Formats: sequence, structure tokens, C-alpha cells
Amino acid sequence: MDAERKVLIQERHDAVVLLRLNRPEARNALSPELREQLAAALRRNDADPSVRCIVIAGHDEHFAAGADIAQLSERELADLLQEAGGASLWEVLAACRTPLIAAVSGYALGGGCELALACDMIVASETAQFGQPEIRLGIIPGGGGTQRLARVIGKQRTMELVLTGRRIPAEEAQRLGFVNRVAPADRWLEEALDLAQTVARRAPLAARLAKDAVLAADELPLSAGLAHERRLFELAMATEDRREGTRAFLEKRPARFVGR
Ligand code: CO8
Repeated sequence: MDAERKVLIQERHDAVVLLRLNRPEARNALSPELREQLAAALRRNDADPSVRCIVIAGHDEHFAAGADIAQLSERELADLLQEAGGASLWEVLAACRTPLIAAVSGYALGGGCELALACDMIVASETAQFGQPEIRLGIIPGGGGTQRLARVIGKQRTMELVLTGRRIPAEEAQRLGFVNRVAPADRWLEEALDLAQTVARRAPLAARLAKDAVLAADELPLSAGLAHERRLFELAMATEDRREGTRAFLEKRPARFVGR
């Protein structure tokens, strides 16, 4: 438990959970221990219906500097193959049904950039720097970076980032379309939490269905995606929250969503 508190700190802000990476001595490098604890925290919170949005953050100077290079330098192919049994952090992130927001200040590099990209939205400080510098270490991204970046910013731009390892500032990342909002250096976490609170106030089942529908756009051809959306829309129509939401609108009062 002590170790858990040390590398990953969880705070509760009403219906929002804030998970803070906390290995400042290694620029929040994603050690196996940190990855396991983050995966466990995501699973735990995703299973808790009172949690309506999860924010993943680091600190002012660093979101996460990627995989732990000290550990990477020692790894052999056999170690990697052995690991493949358990669900990795990346699989847990992809399976998380609760909306996820990355709050990025400072460096988000390698696995850190991939962690941010695996979230549903990114709020960045004006100081944030994103990049996939793996090529400089003789490797390539392994946490989904090539696939997610190519889907969001396109092949040519992804090639440049992945083949050169160039870092890009928050403003450029926003221009390229993978950062939602850029906040002043002293407000990045507040703005991410504000966005999370807004999501948390919406109908929670509809939020999960909406997330499912949007993510399907990356996986399915248009006709299958539209059919999937239609099924999820029908599910949303069957909820108590739909009755409450539509009634509240007609009665000109705020809706009280209960998640049923
Ligand atoms: N791993 C381990 N230690 C690190 C890492 C890291 N990724 N990044 C920084 N550190 C350590 C440094 O070794 C140093 O330790 P010490 O104080 O003992 O010398 C300390 O943190 C401070 O580092 P710097 O002196 O370099 O700090 P700066 O503020 O000058 O620079 C940077 C910060 C820009 C973040 C710089 O440290 C840097 O470039 N780090 C490496 C970034 C990088 O290459 N990341 C990619 C890693 S590979 C990867 O992520 C592959 C993902 C594959 C799948 C995912 C599995 C998780």
C-alpha cells in the first residue's frame, strides 16, 4: 500500500477521480510497478458506478517521460514474451468505459505520450511537450503511438514525429488536433478537472455509450459504425435518465441523472 501511494496518488473530487503519477526522480517514467498500479486503479474505478470521469495527471514539469529506460536497457526478448500473459496497461486503458482525460504539463514522451493518446481527451498546459523519441533509443513506440497518432494526425505527420523523435509543444499539438485545450501554466490541472466535472454531471450511462460509439469510429467501417451507434442510441433511449433528461428539458429545470 505504501508503494502504491508513492508512485500513484489517487484523489477523489466528487464524482471525478484524479490519478497522479508520482515518480519525480525518474520524470514519471512508467516503470512496471507504476504501470501495474495505474492499471489496477483504472480497473477499480471503472467498476465503481459513482466514478463518472477519471483524470490522469503528472506534475508541473512532467506528465511521463515514457518507459523506464534503465529497465528497458536490461530487457531481453524472452522477458517481453513472458509478460504478454497478463492484461497490460494499454489493454486496460482501451477497455475502460469511464471517460478518461489526460492532464498534461511538461514532458509527455514515448509511453507518456501514448498514455495521453490512449485517453479520450487531452488538456495540456502551455508548457507541455509531446513526442515519440523511441527512435533515438534504437526502438519504436510500443504503447499504441504509431497507430493512435496516425489515426488522429495522419500518416505524414506521424512519420515525421516517429522517424525523427522531434518534440512538439502544446500549441502545435492542439493545431494538429490531438490536444483539446491548452491552459495557462498555472491552470492546467484546474481546467482538466473542470472539464471532467462537466462530463461527470452528464447522464453517466449515456456518457459510457457515447464513448463506446465514438471509439468504434476507429475500428469499424462507416456502415458498421452507424449500425453500432444506432444500437447504442436505442440502449440510451431505454434508460431512466433519458426520461429524466427529456422531462427536465420540457419542465425547464436541471436534470437529476441517476445512472439507470
Ligand atoms: N526512464 C528512466 N529514467 C528517466 C527517464 C526514463 N524514461 N527519463 C528521465 N529519467 C531520469 C534520468 O535518467 C535522470 O536520472 P538521474 O537524476 O538519476 O540522472 C532523471 O530522470 C532526470 O532526467 P534528465 O536529467 O534527463 O532531466 P531533464 O529535465 O534534463 O530532461 C527529459 C527531461 C526531456 C524528459 C529527459 O529526461 C528525456 O529525454 N528522457 C527520456 C525520454 C524518452 O526517451 N522516452 C522514451 C522512452 S522509451 C518508451 O517510452 C517506449 C514505450 C514502449 C511501450 C510502453 C511501455 C511503458
